[in-house]
Amino acid sequence: MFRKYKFAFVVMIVVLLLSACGGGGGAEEAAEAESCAPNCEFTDMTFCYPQLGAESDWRTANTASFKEVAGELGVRLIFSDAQQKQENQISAMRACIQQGVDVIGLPPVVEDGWEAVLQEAKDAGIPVIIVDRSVTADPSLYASHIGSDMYLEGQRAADEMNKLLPDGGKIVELSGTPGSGAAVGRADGFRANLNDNIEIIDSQTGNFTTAEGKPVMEAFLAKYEGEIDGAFIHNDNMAIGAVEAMKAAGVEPGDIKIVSVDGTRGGFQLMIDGWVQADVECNPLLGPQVYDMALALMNGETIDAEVLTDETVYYPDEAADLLPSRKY
Ligand code: GZL
Repeated sequence: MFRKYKFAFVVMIVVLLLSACGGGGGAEEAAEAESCAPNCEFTDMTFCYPQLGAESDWRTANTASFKEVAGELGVRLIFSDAQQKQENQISAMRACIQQGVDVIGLPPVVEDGWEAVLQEAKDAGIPVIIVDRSVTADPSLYASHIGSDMYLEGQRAADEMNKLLPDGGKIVELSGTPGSGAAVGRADGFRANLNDNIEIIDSQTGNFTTAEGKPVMEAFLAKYEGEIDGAFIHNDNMAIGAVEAMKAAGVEPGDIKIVSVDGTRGGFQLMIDGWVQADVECNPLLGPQVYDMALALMNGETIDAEVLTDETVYYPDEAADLLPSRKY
């Protein structure tokens, strides 16, 4: 009898000793991070990034930015891929909260449905930085948002389409993920600036992917045979798919004026080949700025509630010269 209790007592001592050595995060990790303020360094940081997916070249570049910069700075990065499912992002955030990370960066797949998990992070004393797309949750639930002004991107795209079709015309739209801040902002901004003599005759989502953009354009070409003068496409990967469909249908470069978004290498190649007439920049390389913001939060500093990335529009006549230097 005594031997059984003796074993249990030994096990308990071992468990207590292991946990005292900070075996794997949790409250000790959080306490340790707070104790470094106001002199925390990147090597003190455990950063959670529940990435939304791997749907596009833009997303691949965004992931690379966070992984590469974390390695350079010595940040402990907890990365996951939600495969474009909000429930997976929320689960990953809850795991990070349980683990007691220092800061969470959230690239939200859609705008709505974040209130509960943001409140949980706030209650746990873990600040959240909204990265890239925006959320509709109350700003008091997160520390900051950094990303593109998607509405402005849409306005810029319309300004280009207005120049491409000065006498008006009929256009189609290949939109991004339904309910995402990127798709909503681009669509709204585009419609705000589009000239009245240009009619959007149809709009379908291609979910920001090449594979889904191709059949959408195939259907448009079949339904509106010869009627389409232009296309507003919410990202370069869908434009690549749309061009595959156009080639198969015998459409020539320039027959349909295309304005795309992102400014990836793939988009630049479409401009060089004459398929795309303007590419609105959307910068994915947000890692350095976000890690700086996260460190400031760890050190108790205040950061801007909204940080908008500075972007431009690219054109075919400069695409060949710029392509070699493009980072994504
Ligand atoms: C925009 C970003 C969008 C890109 C797409 O900031 O969220 O998602 O435009 C990506 O390429 O899939």
